[in-house]
Amino acid sequence: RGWPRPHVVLLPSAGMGHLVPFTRLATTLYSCHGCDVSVVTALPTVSSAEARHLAALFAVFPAIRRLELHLASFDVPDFAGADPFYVRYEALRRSASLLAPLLAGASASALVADIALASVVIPVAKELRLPCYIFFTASATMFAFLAYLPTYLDANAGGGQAIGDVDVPSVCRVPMSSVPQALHDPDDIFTRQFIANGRSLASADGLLVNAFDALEPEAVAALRQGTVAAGLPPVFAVGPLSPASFPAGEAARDSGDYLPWLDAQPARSVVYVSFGSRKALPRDQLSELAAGLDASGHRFLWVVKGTVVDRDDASELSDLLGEGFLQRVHGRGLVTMAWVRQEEVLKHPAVGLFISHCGWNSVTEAASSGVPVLSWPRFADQRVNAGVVARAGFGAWVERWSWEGEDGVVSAEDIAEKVKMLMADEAVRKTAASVREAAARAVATGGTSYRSLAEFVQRCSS
Ligand code: BUP
Repeated sequence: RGWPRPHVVLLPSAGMGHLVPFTRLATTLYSCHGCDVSVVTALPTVSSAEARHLAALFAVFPAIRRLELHLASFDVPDFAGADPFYVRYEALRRSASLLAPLLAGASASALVADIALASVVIPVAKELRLPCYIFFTASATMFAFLAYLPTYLDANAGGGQAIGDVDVPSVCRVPMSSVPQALHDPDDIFTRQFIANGRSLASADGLLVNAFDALEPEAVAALRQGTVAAGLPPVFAVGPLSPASFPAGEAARDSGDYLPWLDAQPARSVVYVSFGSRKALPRDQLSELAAGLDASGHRFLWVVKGTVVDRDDASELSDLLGEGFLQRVHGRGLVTMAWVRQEEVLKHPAVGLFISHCGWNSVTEAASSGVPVLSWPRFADQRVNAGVVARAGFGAWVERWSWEGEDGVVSAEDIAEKVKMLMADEAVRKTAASVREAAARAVATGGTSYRSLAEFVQRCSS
């Protein structure tokens, strides 16, 4: 081509929710936009799923380079009991100085760092005169909230008052109940990181977000136009990043049993149930959900998680759900504790509904597959994402479930009734199909997200 390929170094943080979009960005930049790509991998990973996912990436794409970052050990007594993934963000943030030699030797054109590391990584890149882009792996709506929060706090909560309803200018109201719980505590480790990162955005060279104009038009426009924060650099909405051509968390533990089972089910007859890779449901809620799925009369594929970090998984399905339940639903319901290839499941014609915690990757995968979502968000940005699904009309959110699921328990009757209603809802199904079309158009050559990513690459080349 007559000019050198840009070399983009990607720096993810921790957890599958962050790693999956980073690896999708890596493979898209490499395969579709002519970039050389390196990925910084912080070792050891928090979960086995991350370790397997990275191994699969480098096995399938040997040209994508791995830059290993061995974390400085640091004392975490002040974070005892905190979410292990947030603790890892903190470890990475405290190890930012280790990045300098790694990056200095990489001959990179640009660094793309995870939002969780923004405020500590931007100064390191500046010192090296390396353009630094920040990648927000969740929704544009949540990104707009993050960008606006420092202004909101300066105006409203300077005296240490709690965060209330937040009207994100030109985007939407994020009610107090949808603000990530941790942010209500100014001393929480996540809060400190979140606000520092929000304040640092203007000093980045650009911002990438795994979102697309058609799904969140107001939020993408408000970010681009700087309505939510003054002085933001260029914003590139590049989503939904396409699934990499290797399974997320390629798995010794993934027997693939569920695929032939799905093949044998009628079109759109199966409810797929997953609450993501990070948090288990309380035991009593698991039993109600089991009874609710059973009572709905529909077929289902249910991924059950027993622990926060998969390395700790020791329980058996029969311990969690009871042998009687597994026998009763045999043939009609498939329950697994293994990692499943969710992208493939959602694209399978047998799947008609997704009961989801609304992690943003799950939402984008449902959108790309045209599968309606029964939102059951629980923590972090999930309620904001459930709001995106509800506003776009490709699913429903029974808001009180989020509270009942936390302190009390959502009843089997409630769950069964909502599942039956959504499985029969033609309008939601049609909207989901049109969201799928819009997602496909955004990432196809010439689409809004394709052009955004091409423009980012263009900047890296000059
Ligand atoms: Br569980 C599970 N298979 O069995 P989210 C998850 N995934 O492919 P999270 C599988 O992990 P955060 C499984 O497709 C998605 O790409 C799934 O990301 C995949 O939720 C990813 O949906 C999970 O964003 O992360 O893991 O709770 O809270 O950080 O968003």
